[in-house]
Amino acid sequence: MDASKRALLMHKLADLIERDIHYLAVLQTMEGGKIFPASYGEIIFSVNCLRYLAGWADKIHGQTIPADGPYFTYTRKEPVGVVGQIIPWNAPVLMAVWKLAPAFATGCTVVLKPAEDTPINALYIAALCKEAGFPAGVVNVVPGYGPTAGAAIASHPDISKVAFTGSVAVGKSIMAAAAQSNLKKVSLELGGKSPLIILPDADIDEAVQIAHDALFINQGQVCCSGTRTFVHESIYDEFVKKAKAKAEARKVGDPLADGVVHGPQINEKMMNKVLDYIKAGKEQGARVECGGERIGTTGYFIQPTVFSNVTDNMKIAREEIFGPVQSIIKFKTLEEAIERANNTTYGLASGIVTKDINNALIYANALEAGNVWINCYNVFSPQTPFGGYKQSGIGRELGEETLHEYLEVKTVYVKLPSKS
Ligand code: TXE
Repeated sequence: MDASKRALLMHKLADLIERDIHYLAVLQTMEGGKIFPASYGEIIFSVNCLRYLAGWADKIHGQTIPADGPYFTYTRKEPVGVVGQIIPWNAPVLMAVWKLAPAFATGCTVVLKPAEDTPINALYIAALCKEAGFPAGVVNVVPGYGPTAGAAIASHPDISKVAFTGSVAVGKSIMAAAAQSNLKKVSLELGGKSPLIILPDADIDEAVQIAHDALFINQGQVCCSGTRTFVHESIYDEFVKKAKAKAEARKVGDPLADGVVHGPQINEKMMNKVLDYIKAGKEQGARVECGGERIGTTGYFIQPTVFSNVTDNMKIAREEIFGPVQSIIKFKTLEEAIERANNTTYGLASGIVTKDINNALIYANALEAGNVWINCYNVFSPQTPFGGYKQSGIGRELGEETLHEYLEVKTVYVKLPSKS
């Protein structure tokens, strides 16, 4: 198919998602517990991502290269072929679109496995692909469990690339399966333990709000959540007091209900995992400022929780909790904060709140992370790449960068009678 025709199909799919946005948003909220406005906003963003990547479809060029010798030499960018995509449950529509759109733009075909907790959104998007007129066989959504359907994708000899978002442990197993089967290309977007540094010159109310949103959005079930809030010692006590008040004020409940900002955790297993981390925090000497318990016995709701007196070696400061648990850590100097912020196996995201541009940029340069937010957090746009350093992943999604993950480069030499 002509690349321009693929772009038209992508725009058509974007139009259909937009047409059904209300339905999809309700579906996503009912399936995964994300509050309705967040579901809605995420689907608008998904549409924007599709349109952005549709724009790339007919702008993927090779080069002519002045190679040594009597040759006319050029490169072609070719689709890698069949792509396997394994996605998580924390943003079912967005994750599907982040993976599908670059595959479509580059001319790949897809076998996509949604997470077992949230297969319905991906199936609905598959139906919209059909309605948009995608040729049969281009989009294949195969719901199933990780160790069976997911592992089959990772080890399949006819799949040329696998793109995965999920846990580090599974990411490693996918990479191993890819290596042992056919050395398929691998891109991984894994977890994080992202630091957010609050310098003493920050507007404290603004900083508390940024740190609160950085952590509690989607009940803490976001890979780039600001899970280590480093606060300068001179403003620490005031910050903790305000952070506690903010967490206590969160309205928890039915994610479809008006005014609710905080829904349930995805499932019982994840809820128990988060509660175990809270228990570990208490046992290791962190102070519970608020929350710390399950809410009721129906659904998987956890109280928004704030820990103070958290130290770097505690489990809650080292491991990804993936829940509504803010850990507030004290620091003295920016240099020390940078060193401690980088002292993690992860490197997905990071942030700083300060009025000092020099300190902000020193921090931005020094952080071993794929994303740095200055005086903001969790900002995304279709045009900018997203992904991790260290064990937070391999490769990038969105932006022009995502295309490279789905392309092979072929170099062609044509012998000429003479150099010129
Ligand atoms: O992830 P899994 P889970 C992190 C977060 C969370 C933890 C566990 O810390 O607490 O992971 O969550 C598929 N071969 N993140 O258990 O198992 C699975 O079916 C192939 C971070 O939900 O990694 C699903 O589709 N695939 C994160 C996807 O992998 C396998 C988002 C993710 O599931 C598989 C989610 C296997 N052997 C969790 N086993 C992020 N980076 O945003 C499972 N899967």
